[in-house]
Amino acid sequence: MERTFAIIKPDAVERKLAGKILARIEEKGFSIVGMKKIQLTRQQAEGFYYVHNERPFFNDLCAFMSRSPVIVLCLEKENAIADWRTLMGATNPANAEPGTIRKDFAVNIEENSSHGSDAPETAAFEIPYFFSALELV
Ligand code: 3AN
Repeated sequence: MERTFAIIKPDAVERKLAGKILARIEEKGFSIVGMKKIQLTRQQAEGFYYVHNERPFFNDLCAFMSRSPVIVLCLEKENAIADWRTLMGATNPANAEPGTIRKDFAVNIEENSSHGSDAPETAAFEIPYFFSALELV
């Protein structure tokens, strides 16, 4: 079993797409082992995305991620990290496969509805950034 970290981003929560995205997650066999709705501060968004702090889109990305609430998730299944990224689709929805979350719901490359850890080391940073061990059941 593997765990990954996921976010239903502000653009999706604002458009009331959380239920549809959660249904896809459960239909694909993920167990939701942690879930909460929070609103990130600007500083919390910057800490989460620190690996991107040299990128030209960093400021806009952190403003977007802190503008309204998100749903943060810890998901579990075999091959969870790769399978969640497959279900999300490519970062740019224009390049995402049909039937993926980003193809069906994303607004553009920045407001792309969902986040997922890209490697085990990333998941190991991202899950405890948002959840204590007691919150994962
Ligand atoms: P992914 O979320 O697919 O792993 P990353 O880690 O390259 O993609 O980028 C993190 C987030 O930064 C993306 N989910 C997206 O919101 C935003 N982003 C990535 N590339 C761009 C870009 N070229 N312009 C604007 N925002 C971007």
